[in-house]
Amino acid sequence: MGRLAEILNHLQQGNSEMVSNLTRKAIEEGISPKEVLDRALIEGMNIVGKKYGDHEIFLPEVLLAAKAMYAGMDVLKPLFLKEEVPHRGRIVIGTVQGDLHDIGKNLVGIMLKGAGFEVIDLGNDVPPEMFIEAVKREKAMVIGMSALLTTTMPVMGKVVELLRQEGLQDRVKTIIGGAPVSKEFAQEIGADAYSYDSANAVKSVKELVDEVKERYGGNP
Ligand code: B1M
Repeated sequence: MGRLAEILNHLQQGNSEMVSNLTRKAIEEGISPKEVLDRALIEGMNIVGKKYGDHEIFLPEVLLAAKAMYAGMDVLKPLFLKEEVPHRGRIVIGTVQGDLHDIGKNLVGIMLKGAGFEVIDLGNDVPPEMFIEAVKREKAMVIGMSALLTTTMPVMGKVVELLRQEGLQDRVKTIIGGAPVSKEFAQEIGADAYSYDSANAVKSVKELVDEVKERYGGNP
């Protein structure tokens, strides 16, 4: 069995120690961090999600798989952050209120940091007001929101609405993501961007930051 397939299997079984050790081995063997992330860790969680949706496995197993995913991410994280890049701008990120899913949001945070952004991570279950307070306090240029539940998606709309009420919508751009979220939904609620995955999120955030800088020259 190939190394990536081994990681994929142990992740599904929720075996954190094995995932951690095998991820380390994969890197030592010259497999790129991105490949381990995409083809073993993310792919593993996709399979777990499908099995959970099909009632083949249950919540405790999903939780263990999530822990194993984090064990692998802990090994990869420093490798994504290694590059020394100039400070590109400050971004506030969080998973919206009512939602505890934070794996995807954390991945987006790691990638943004690796690309040279300063990331203020508000964690999960973040109320709309907290996003607004944070961008004002931190003078951030972008709010990045994640939601994994259809029931919590509307919170993203509330954040966009609050930004508008505060007259900040031109100075602070919004980007949303997460499995149930779509480009259409972003347009519907008036968010500035939607990203399917963390790599695209970095690309979109760069564009949004450039837009704000062009208008206001640096932090608002
Ligand atoms: Co939950 N869960 N879960 N869960 N869980 C889902 C989301 C679900 C689809 C599973 C299913 O039914 N098939 C389902 C939602 C159904 C729906 O609303 N349509 C579900 C449910 C129902 C629940 C509970 C309600 C279960 C219960 O209690 N009965 C409960 C809710 C708790 C709550 O939040 N209040 C719950 C709990 C949990 C765990 C705690 C066990 C665990 C979370 C652990 C954690 O995050 N620390 C968990 C997990 C792991 C999942 C699945 C299996 C995997 C999610 C994940 O981490 N994927 C998930 C199934 C699925 O998504 N198919 C499921 C890996 C991650 C890398 O992908 O987060 O999509 P993702 O992020 C991607 C992109 O979406 C994007 O980039 C990332 C990297 O490429 N992205 C962004 C994400 N955020 C972005 C932000 C951006 C840009 C891109 O810009 C800012």
